[in-house]
Amino acid sequence: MATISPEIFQEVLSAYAWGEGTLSYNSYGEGHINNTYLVTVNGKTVTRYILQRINTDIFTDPKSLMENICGVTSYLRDLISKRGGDVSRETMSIVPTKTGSSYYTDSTGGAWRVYNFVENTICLQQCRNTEDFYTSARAFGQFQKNLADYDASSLHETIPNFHNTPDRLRKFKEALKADVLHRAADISDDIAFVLDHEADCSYMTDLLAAGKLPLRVTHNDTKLNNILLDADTNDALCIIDLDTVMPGLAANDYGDSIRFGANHSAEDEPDLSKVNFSLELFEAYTKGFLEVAGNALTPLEIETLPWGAKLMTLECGMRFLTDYLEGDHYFAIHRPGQNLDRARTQFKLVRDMEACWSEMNNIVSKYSK
Ligand code: ADP
Ligand code: GN1
Ligand code: MG
Repeated sequence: MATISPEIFQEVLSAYAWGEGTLSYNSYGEGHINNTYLVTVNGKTVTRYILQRINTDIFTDPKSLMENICGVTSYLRDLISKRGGDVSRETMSIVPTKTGSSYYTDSTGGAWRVYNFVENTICLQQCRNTEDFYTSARAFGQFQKNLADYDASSLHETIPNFHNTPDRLRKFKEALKADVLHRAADISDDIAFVLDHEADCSYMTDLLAAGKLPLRVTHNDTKLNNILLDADTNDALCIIDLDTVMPGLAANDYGDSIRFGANHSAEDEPDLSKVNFSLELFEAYTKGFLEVAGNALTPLEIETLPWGAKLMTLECGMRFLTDYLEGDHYFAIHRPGQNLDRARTQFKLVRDMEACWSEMNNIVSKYSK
């Protein structure tokens, strides 16, 4: 995406009614996709907002995207309010522009939105302990349950084929064939790892196509850093990053959380000896997710949860490697080789999962009763 000039910032800031006070803004968070800023309004009190430029290279239809987000957040707000919850902290709220729109298009075509900043929260990049991960599992399970009766047909598909693993493999092969930056020669082991897993890629999509697994309204990006915890109680408070809420497989939401959180290393850790799949964290997440969402899932959905974990990890690794081959256009990088490191952590985790596959299945069946 184009860089953002100070003039564009001023234009965007003046599209919103921030209230009295001095405005400042800073880059914020560790997302890979959107440009996120924290806006502070220093008046009689200090009020903070999240300002985001939506990545329109990836989300090409911001109008539909924002329709999804407004629909889902207002549905959740009603639900939370009926349950007597705190609507200002337990779901995100879009702040409209001065003209009442859910987003603002700047003069260069950039699409921007503002959320209330949910104060006094923690956003974790890695689990501090098993309790955090268990808590996040319950929250993502609850999120899925909360949206169980949401009209899936009203949702736009913001990124087509988002978790279609065979399609991700096809795109990887295309990038490999093109090899525009001549990077393939140095990563033959990584390429071989992906190609050796070709047969696995269609396991879940075949079950879906055969009508054996249902489509549900899912989040599709259930990383630990897409959840805010209450800083005082450590309770899960608010699920964020709703850009990819779309119909999907329950096991993919479960699996994407496992991919990111069931280990004690960063997603881009270059030293693979530090990257180890943790069965203890896997068990904590499985327990929390099934306690909350288990009775809403079919026996086959539960049985295939380990496949969700393995395929989301493999798929994400393929996506990082595809982006590395294509020149790092999709996932923001902060150093050369970062997408390759990210791909390698995912492949190491897949290997680890394969080595403890029967334990993973036993844990899932232990908590499915
Ligand atoms: P991306 O799609 O790039 O991952 P996110 O929507 O996840 O963008 O936002 C990036 C980060 O900004 C989050 O990981 C979180 O730390 C922070 N964040 C986003 N929305 C809010 C919010 N409403 N209140 C507090 N922090 C937020
Ligand atoms: C991106 O937006 P963010 O950073 O939460 C990506 C996910 C990947 C993840 C890998 C829209 O998530 O699919 O799993 O990076 N989001 C999109 O960290 O592609
Ligand atoms: Mg995010």
